[in-house]
Amino acid sequence: DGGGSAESEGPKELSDLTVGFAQVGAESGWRTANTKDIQDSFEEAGIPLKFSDAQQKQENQIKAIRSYIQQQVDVIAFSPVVETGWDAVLNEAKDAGIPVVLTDRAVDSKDESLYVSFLGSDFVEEGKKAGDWALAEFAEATEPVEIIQLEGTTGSAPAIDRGEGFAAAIAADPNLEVVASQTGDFTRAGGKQVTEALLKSNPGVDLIYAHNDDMGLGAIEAIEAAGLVPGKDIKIVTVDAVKDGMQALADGKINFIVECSPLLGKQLIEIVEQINNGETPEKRIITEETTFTQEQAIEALPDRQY
Ligand code: GYE
Repeated sequence: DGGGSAESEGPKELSDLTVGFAQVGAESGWRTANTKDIQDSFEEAGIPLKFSDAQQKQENQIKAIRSYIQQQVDVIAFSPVVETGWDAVLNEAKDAGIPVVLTDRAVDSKDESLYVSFLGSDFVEEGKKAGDWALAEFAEATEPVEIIQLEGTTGSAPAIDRGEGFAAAIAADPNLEVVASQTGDFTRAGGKQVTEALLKSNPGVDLIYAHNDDMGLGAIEAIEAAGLVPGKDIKIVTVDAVKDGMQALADGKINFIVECSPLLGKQLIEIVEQINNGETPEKRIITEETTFTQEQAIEALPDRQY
C-alpha cells in the first residue's frame, strides 16, 4: 500500500490530522443538517477539517478531491453526487496513499479497494418502507391507484435505490401504478415545478412519492396552487424526516415519512480515528432509521434536532 505516515510513524495527534470533506451541495434540508453535523463533530473532536461544496456538480467534487490529494490530507471523505465516474480520481488518491471514506452515498465502482469504508443509509430499504406504506394505505382501493414519483438527482445512489425499493414493494399489488416519474433534483423548487406540470397531465393522481422531503414540500405548494388539499385529495409519502418535512406531516399535509438520518459526523470521526490508529474500519456501516406517521410526527417534533 501507500505507506502513509500514520502507518510508518504511529498515530498522529488528532489536532495534527487533516481531513478533506467534499460535500454534494446545499440542495436540501437533509444536506444542510448533514453539513452542520459533520462540521460540528470535527470541531468537537478537535480534528481540522477542510470542507468544500460542489453545488451538485461532479466536476467540482473531482476538483476538490484532487486538491485534497495535492494538499496531502490524511483522509478524504466525500458524498458522491452520482454513482458513476469516480475510478480515475479514486485511483489517484490510492496512489497517493490517502484513504477515502464514502459518506451517505455510494459509488458503483467494482474495485472495492478504492475506498476503506462506506457509511450511510440503506436507500433500497427506505424505498421499500415507502412502498409498503403505500400498499397498506391503498389496500382497500377499488380503482387503480395512480402514483407520481418525484425522483432525486439522476444517477445518484438515493434516487436509483429509492426508486428500486419502492417499485419492488408496490409490485405486490398490480392496482398501484407509477403513472409518471421525473427528477426534481432533490430540491423544493424542482419538486414544485415537476408536480405543477405532472398534475396537468395526470389529473387523477392519488399519491405522490417524493424521494426526499424537500421535493414533497414543493409538491405541497403545487397541489395547493391547483386548489387541491395535500394529504387528502392527493396523498404524499417522502423520505428524510427533516424538520420542515416533519412539520408538514404533523400538519396533515404529508401522510408518511421514511427517516434517513443525516447525523453521520460522529461515526465518521470514529472511522478517521480507526484509520489513524492503523485499524481497519468496517467496510459498510448502515445507519439505523425509523418511519413516522402523522401522530408520531406530532410526538417526535419537539425533540427533533434537525
Ligand atoms: O435524502 C436528500 C439529499 O443523499 C441521503 O440527498 C442523501 C439525500 C437526501 O439531497 O434530501
